[in-house]
Order: sequence, then structure tokens, then C-alpha cells
Amino acid sequence: VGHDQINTEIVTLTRFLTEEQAKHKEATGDFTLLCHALQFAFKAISHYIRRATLVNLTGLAGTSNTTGDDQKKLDVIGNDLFIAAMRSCARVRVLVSEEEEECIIFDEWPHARYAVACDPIDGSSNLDAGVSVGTIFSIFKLAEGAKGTKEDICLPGTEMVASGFTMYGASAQLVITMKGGSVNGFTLDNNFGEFILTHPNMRIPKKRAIYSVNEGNSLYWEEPVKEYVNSLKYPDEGGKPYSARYIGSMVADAYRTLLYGGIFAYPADKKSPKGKLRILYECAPMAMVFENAGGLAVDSHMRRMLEVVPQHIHDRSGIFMGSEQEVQKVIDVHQKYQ
Ligand code: AHM
Ligand code: MG
Repeated sequence: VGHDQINTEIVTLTRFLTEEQAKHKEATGDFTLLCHALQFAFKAISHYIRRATLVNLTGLAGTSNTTGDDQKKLDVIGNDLFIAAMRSCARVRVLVSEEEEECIIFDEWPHARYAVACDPIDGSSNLDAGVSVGTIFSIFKLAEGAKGTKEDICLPGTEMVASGFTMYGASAQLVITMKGGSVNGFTLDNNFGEFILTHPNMRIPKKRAIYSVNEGNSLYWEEPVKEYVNSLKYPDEGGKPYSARYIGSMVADAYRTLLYGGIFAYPADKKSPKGKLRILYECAPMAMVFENAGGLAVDSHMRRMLEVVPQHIHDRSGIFMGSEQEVQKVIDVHQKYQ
């Protein structure tokens, strides 16, 4: 390789964050430090997931009855790594994790100004099969005088200062966005041990004939959802039906949808009237990514996902997110039923 072919202006996540911070005169560096702790958690979780897959592969060769245990261990490891990173950065006051029933309050940092919600390993039921899983996170800045309680974080997504997710796939991908900003994608370079900016300013295509939903739930779907999905599968004379793609791991389905376009849905239904996915660390952070990439995200009442206020930290919601024109179709069908 000629010396002129080597990129010497590599934008690492660290550099990216430093440059972002420089744009904000009032910035104290707290948010940047918090992000450094986040990126360490992602690297560590990615590392252990890769190792656990090897363990599971040996499990498949004979000791499959211990697989469930292994998987549980990994959920615990991911959660512990995340909590330790958030505690040790001294910038987080309140932490919500899918793995923790109660909100974690870091009383050792009474002046920390951030609250974080996370799903340390989303899609972990797929781990045994080696399917991509990931970490989803949302970051809120605490209100002035916040006491450090769970009420501090039961906020609509519009209050997030940043959100994003990782996907531990063929390589580890990180997608991050800040309030009112663009969406940027990084790839973990294992040799450098750094996330490198590989997908600057991600924009979701305006439309694409791909839908992503668990059709096994269609028995329980409400009429508008049935009509909408049928309209994709059985288009009017001359139309081409949509392709179905469903991995069953939100980070992977979301990442594909972000890159290729289309729609991802997990609607509320008769069996789960509140939906399955959690607002604080699944729906809202994804909605912010999709909106900032030029897409849309709504709940099952066709409300803007980012405006939905969780009643409690693990509150759920239906969600439809993706390309602008694809989500608009969902809204249009639902409007006929109003
Ligand atoms: P988890 O947080 O327990 O891993 O569940 C969330 C996952 C998402 O990643 C995925 O989109 C969804 O559950 C799949 O659910 P289902 O198997 O019902 O289709
Ligand atoms: Mg989850």
C-alpha cells in the first residue's frame, strides 16, 4: 500500500467528541467524559459477547442444558459493566437499566448532572444463535435542582441530550446522535481499540419496500395494523409487494432500516395492549436516531414517539419507525379508523 493510500486523518470517537465539545462554548466536558465511559462499556461488552459465542458453540456440541445459564451470565456481565462505567465516570446521578427493577441512584455523585437509561444487551434471546445484539442508551440532563429520583428520568424523548445504540455484529457498530444534531456511525477497529467514524451524517432513505415486524403476532393485531401490513403484501394491481426482514433483535433490524430504509414495527396488540418494547431505553432512543436521520417514529396511537411520557421507568409502547414515506403510510391507514 502506497503511503498516499493510508488515511492519516482518522476520526476516532474520542476526536469526534472533542471536536463536538469545542463547538459548544458553555460545555464543561462532563458530557464528553460520560461518553468516554460509555464507549468503554461498549468495547468491554462487545469483547465478552464475542467470547460467549465461543462458549455457546461448545455448548451446542453437547452441554446445551447450560446454555440458558451462560446467556444469563452474559446479561449480568453486560449490565455490571455498564453500571460500573456509569458509576465510575462520576457524571451520572440516575441510571435505569432493563436488567434492574429499580432505578439506580449514585449517591456518591450528588452533583452529577446526567441521567442515563440503557438496555445493556438488547436481543439477548438471540445470543445462542450468534445473531447480532446490541446496547441501546439514552442520556438526559437533569433539571436544575433535581433530587436524584426516578421521577427525574420519566421524561419524554424530546428531553434527551443524546441517544444511540451499538450493534455487535460482524464488527461492532456504534450509532450516536445528539439533540438537534446529525446521526453518526462508528465502527470498532479492534486493532486500534477505537471506534472510527465510518458513517458520517447518516440519512435514512425516504422510502424502501422492506417491512420488519413479528408477523407471528398478527392474530392479535388491531385492524389498522392488519390492513397496513396487508397493503404491503397485496399491493394494488401492478404494484410490487414488499420484502419482509425480521431478525428479532431490535438493534439489528433498526440498523438495517437506517441504512437501507423501510419500516420497523412492534405494534401494541390485543395481547400486549402497551406493546413490548420499553420507552426509555428502546423506543425513545431509537426514535431520536431515526428522526435525526430524516425518518419518523410514532407509537401505536400515532403520536410522535419522542413526545410519549413514560409513566414508570420500564413503561412500554408500540412503535413504528423508519423511512418518512413508509411511516406516513401507517399514519394514513390509522387515520381512516379514527
Ligand atoms: P429484550 O430486551 O428482552 O431482548 O427484548 C427486546 C427484543 C428486541 O430486540 C426485538 O425487537 C424484540 O424483542 C423481538 O421480540 P419478538 O421475539 O416478540 O418478536
Ligand atoms: Mg431489550
